[in-house]
Amino acid sequence: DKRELLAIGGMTPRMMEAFARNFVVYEMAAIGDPESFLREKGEGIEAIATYGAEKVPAALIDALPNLKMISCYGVGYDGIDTAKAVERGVVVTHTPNVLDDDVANTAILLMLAVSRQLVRDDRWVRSGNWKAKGAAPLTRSIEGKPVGIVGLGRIGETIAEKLQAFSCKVSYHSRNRRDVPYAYYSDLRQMAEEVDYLVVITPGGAATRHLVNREVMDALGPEGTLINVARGTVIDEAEMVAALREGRLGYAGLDVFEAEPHVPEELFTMDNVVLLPHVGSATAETRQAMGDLTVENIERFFAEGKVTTPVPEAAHLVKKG
Ligand code: NAP
Ligand code: 8YV
Repeated sequence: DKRELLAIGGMTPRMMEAFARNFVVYEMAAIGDPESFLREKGEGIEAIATYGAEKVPAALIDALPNLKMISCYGVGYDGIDTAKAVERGVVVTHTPNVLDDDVANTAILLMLAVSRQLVRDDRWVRSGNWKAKGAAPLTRSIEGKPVGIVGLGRIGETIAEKLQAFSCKVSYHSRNRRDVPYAYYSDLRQMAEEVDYLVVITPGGAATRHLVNREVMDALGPEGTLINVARGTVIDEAEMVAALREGRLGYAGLDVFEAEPHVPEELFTMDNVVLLPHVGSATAETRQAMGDLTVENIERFFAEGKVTTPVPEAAHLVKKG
């Protein structure tokens, strides 16, 4: 008899085929009445596969009495009530490392797109402005500029390494100082004052909520650029829109928002921002690697009692290797 798995959010066909080899798969999106579904089928479900941006709240974990593991298709797992899962002995896994390069590339893509006005200048050509008005206005270079990275973890460090190709002067802020050749700031506001670009790449969740507040954005200033490839919650979004509107903050490149897919409409009218629909890791190559790791964690858990990449809070519940 096959075990039962609940899939929440968009999975690739390759992942769904892999799940179907070993599991009866229920897709949350196809369930009309989740409450009666959980009453009828909840007892049989032993695994959840979830898209990182989806929620796995305590109430859902409580409705699945035989749940053994949650495999997150993404490195950020702020959507999962991990404390509840761990309290229940439910193992949680995620997909670190395999997406570092593409997410770092997205951060640099946004730095370049904002500074070189990629979107405005593309429109300049398409609208006929080039013929009608001549050369587009000059833009700004990122070459050699001071960049502050907020969260020098796996992805943050990859961004720092790639920025060496642009001769950028990298500094960082996190709770702990690391043995790296970049200047450390325990005070985020002070770092923001001294850099031209602030690149945000911490986890989401309560501990980082509105870490980038009005004071930090004012310190970054009218010539400063704020890049966010972390989670929308890390920046006080209403304050950011106000700071951009009032010219207290110069520019922004944003892949993530507080209430996705809702984006404050005022941003749509601003020429000093570039907006992406949470696509930091969304290349075919990286999503395949993430999907394979999501599947591998589930398969190994049930076949060997081991997983490849548990989240730190759940590492004590399972063998890793
Ligand atoms: P990681 O290796 O765990 O690094 C996280 C970094 O953030 C660490 O340097 C950590 O250092 C720092 N940090 C944590 N809490 C902090 C706090 N309260 N204040 C300041 N710094 C803090 O994680 P990662 O693999 O690089 O991924 C980072 C995040 O990127 C993910 O959790 C996810 O939310 C986001 N992400 C977004 C996309 C996208 O599509 N846009 C794709 C992938 C990941 P300390 O512990 O020393 O503070
Ligand atoms: C995914 C991400 O798009 O890994 C993450 O934390 O934000 C992205 O890689 C997201 O998790 C949905 O799976």
